[in-house]
Amino acid sequence: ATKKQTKPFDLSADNLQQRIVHHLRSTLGTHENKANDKAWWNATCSAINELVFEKLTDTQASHSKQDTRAVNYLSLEFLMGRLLSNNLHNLELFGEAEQALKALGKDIYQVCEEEPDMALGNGGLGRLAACYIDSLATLGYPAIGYGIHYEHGLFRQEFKDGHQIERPDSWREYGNPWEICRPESVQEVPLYGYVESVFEDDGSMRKVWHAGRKLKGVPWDIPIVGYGAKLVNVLRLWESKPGEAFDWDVFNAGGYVDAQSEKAQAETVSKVLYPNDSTEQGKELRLIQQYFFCACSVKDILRRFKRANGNNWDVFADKVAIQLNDTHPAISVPELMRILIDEEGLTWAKAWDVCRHTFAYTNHTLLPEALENWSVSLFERVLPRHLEIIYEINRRFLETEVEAKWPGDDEMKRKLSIIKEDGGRMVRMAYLSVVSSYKVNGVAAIHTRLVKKDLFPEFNELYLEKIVNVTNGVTPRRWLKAANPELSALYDKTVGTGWPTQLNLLKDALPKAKDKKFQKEFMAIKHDNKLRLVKEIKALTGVDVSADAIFDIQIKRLHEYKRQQLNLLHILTLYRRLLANPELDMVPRVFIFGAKAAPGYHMAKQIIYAINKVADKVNNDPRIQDKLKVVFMPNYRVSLAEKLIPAADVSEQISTAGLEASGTGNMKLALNGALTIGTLDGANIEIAEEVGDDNIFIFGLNVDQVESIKRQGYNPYDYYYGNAELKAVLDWLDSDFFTPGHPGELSDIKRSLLEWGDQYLCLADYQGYCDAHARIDVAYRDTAKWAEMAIINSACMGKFNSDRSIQDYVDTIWHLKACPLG
Ligand code: 26W
Repeated sequence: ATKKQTKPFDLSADNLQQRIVHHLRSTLGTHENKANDKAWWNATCSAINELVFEKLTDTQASHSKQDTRAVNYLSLEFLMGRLLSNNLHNLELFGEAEQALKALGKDIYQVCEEEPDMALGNGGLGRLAACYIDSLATLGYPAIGYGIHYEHGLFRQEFKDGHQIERPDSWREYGNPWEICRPESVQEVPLYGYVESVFEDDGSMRKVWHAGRKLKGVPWDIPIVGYGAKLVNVLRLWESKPGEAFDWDVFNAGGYVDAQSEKAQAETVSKVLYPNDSTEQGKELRLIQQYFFCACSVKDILRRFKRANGNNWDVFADKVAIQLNDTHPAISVPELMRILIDEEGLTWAKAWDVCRHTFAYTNHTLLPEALENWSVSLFERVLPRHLEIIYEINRRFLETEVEAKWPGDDEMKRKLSIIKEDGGRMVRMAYLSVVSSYKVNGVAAIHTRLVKKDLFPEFNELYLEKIVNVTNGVTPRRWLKAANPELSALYDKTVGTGWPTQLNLLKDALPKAKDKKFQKEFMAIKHDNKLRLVKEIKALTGVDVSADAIFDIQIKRLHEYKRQQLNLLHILTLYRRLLANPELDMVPRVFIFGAKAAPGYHMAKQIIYAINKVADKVNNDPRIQDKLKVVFMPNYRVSLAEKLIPAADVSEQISTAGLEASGTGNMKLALNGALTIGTLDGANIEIAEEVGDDNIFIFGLNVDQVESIKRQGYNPYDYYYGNAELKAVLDWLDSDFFTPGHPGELSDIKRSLLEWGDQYLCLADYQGYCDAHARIDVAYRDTAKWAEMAIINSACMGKFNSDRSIQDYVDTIWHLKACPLG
């Protein structure tokens, strides 16, 4: 066979420049001397896409030719951020594009700033999915990401008088150059209706679901460029539209407006991302969203399978792996069962065997309020056939597997039932996922231990090898190479240019950790990054800060378990000390926050308000001589993280031990040379193992201590009355010092920490936390020592490359073969 001749593609800066101008004129209909920055951005994307789309086509052709096993990563969230700079880096064309734009009088960084973030996710889980599809493409594995084409991603956050307000995000208001619509692959999605039992002549019975409504799923493909451009995978996002049965009669009969409202209803399904990252509310629209997305994705997977393998279901599980990113896509299981049985005519046993060898499930949280339970009555109304199937899965599970393991134990059956019976009947999606999957994984060593011990202890006994660990990771392409070009250049020159894929190579810089010249270079880069952030802070908040202060950063969703309020208590402590003694000897500190609160999460919003109010006061208090500054950056998102992380000296990872499944910001910050102040929770534990106990500031209760203190009956008042400084700062919240004329506005925070029981043990960890900060203050003064520690942190992050995580998934769960172009 003749090797396919790929069209020669000129990658020079000159040629890129011509392509950009060409797209500016003929794609965008403008001209160099009147184009605005948005047009320049668009033209640059279009120029790049000529190459990207070609590689995409090649990849798809190559995969369908080789028909090898592929993974389908199902996730309701993909927090992609911006794509231009990432794609340029992964194509190894950033330098050329920079030069091309420069020749056209444009600064590439400014052009990249024009891109709206693709914020189709809430936080950790969605960003992890984005890092993982980057790594899958980089490692050359056949993979498709499936998600929802939300019209509005996570809300834009503004502050009004210190309060969070939510504004709609419109990432594709004026079109998006990266996405390709694929009308040829539209899917139909039934909803509601009833199930009929049809008896055949041969006495057999089959079920027919008569849907009450039909939606259409329209796929949009986003190309995912692997580093080194070995291949281009796709992220396929489904948009909802009215089904073909759209009522044209009503329309023609003059019911134009009614017909429009049916259309609008159908389109609400993919209209907006649910902004909760920890509390499930059981909303009907959310269930429909989940099913819509699962139905489209499963049908798409089946279509591709049948194209290559016909009805040879015996090989299905050899060709298809489906990863459930938390339980949000778990309805895929009964959906696949339904299609195999009702439409393809497989027996239950065969269909179940296929499912059980196809699905794997990742758990991302232990928080009880985040575990999805759907009310049986809602399920029955929206997905009547799926409920029947879930009942049957459950019946067989209890009567065969549970009965075999715990004969006659009805209490155990009640406990493990996929249907929770007491307090309103509910479908437990986590149990459904564990029972239906061949592997279940936690996302950090400690988290997996707790998943086994606390969340699914019986399942762990029943299925001995099913629960495994895959520690999370982050892509070094985005989080070091693209976000921190100066540090990247230093590593290039110190350890060679292989580190973006072989992150362990950073260790080769360790011998230089004590080298004065290297330390100076490393810290000069940090200082440059801080200077850039100083400008950004000024522009976004109006606050002046000095790059000579310690930049102490906590960036993550706002949640009580993540304990931004503990950070605040410490800030108040410092402020009080400074007011008592303005000459206090401390290294100036800037505390920087970035966090969105779920719109319905009252206490989280209170904490944002409190931080903003304290910031107002502290930043405008001349008595403390700029030793303390507090900055709350509005609208935290991926593109803002890319500016904050390279400028951080200190990384706050202070969750109550046992509650942060892993964390991934902790990895990104350490990789960029920040020192962690943190609890022994999630991946912090593994970070400490990598960098050594002397290079991290660990404090507070560990998981076992949290457990025992809770068992003994935790009393926050013991700490309140036992610690004068703590008492003083808590009482301060009751005054009107921070909210002049409005005493009590911050009292809820104090109440939650005392009267309401301090569920997350802030008071228990307060003193340890303050002491750890005091150690930071001492350590920072020894600039050589600090530089050494920062270098060690950065150079020891090799383990947290998401390529390693993906390789772990491949080895222990997916068993894929790399399949580079050819
Ligand atoms: C249904 C509401 C809802 C939405 C999202 C509940 C729970 C979630 C996610 C599971 C929350 C989440 O993002 N978890 C985070 O996942 C990261 C990636 O594994 C971890 O690093 C974080 O520790 C974990 O909080």
